Amino acid sequence: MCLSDPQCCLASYSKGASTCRIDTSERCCGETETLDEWRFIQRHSYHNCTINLKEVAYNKPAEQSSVYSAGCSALRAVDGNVNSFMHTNIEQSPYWIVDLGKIYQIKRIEILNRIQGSKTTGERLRDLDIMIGSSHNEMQICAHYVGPAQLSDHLLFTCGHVECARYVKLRLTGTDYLHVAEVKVYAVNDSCN
Ligand SMILES: [Ca+2]
Repeated sequence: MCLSDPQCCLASYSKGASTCRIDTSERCCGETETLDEWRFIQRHSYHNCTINLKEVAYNKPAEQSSVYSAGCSALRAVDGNVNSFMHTNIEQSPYWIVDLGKIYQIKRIEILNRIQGSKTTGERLRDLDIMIGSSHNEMQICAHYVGPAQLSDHLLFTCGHVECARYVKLRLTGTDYLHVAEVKVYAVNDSCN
């Protein structure tokens, strides 16, 4: 059943729904969540799993369309501190972009919204394009977030089949401030061709 899939390190089975769910994601090598009514099954080859994600955006060079004030530079979104944030001016399609330094096989992009402020502050994160690409001029949309987000929201995005990239860009499609506390980019390795 579940574990006949060679890509599967973990599977879960819901007795109530008689449904088998195969986990082929990087979670195979990470911690697993125990979900109500789902029973996890672990296969013997678990330790042979070779997927090993690493976060590759930390302290990498970043730019943004404008800077609201000196303490809100683009680097604030990759400084590992959830209390600091990047912050643009209010403008049409404000953006933030990070240079990972080389092409990575990107498996997951995580965005942590600001954790303090008003409800309105949190909800400015909406209608957001998450883009990746090999250069500033070759960015493709990886995911679109409609939102609006709430303060402290932790958003996760995957890019499907398009995943080899050096740059990750966030861009609001509307007119507003863009500000986020952290952006984390999880990659498999640098073996993209
Ligand atoms: Ca930060």
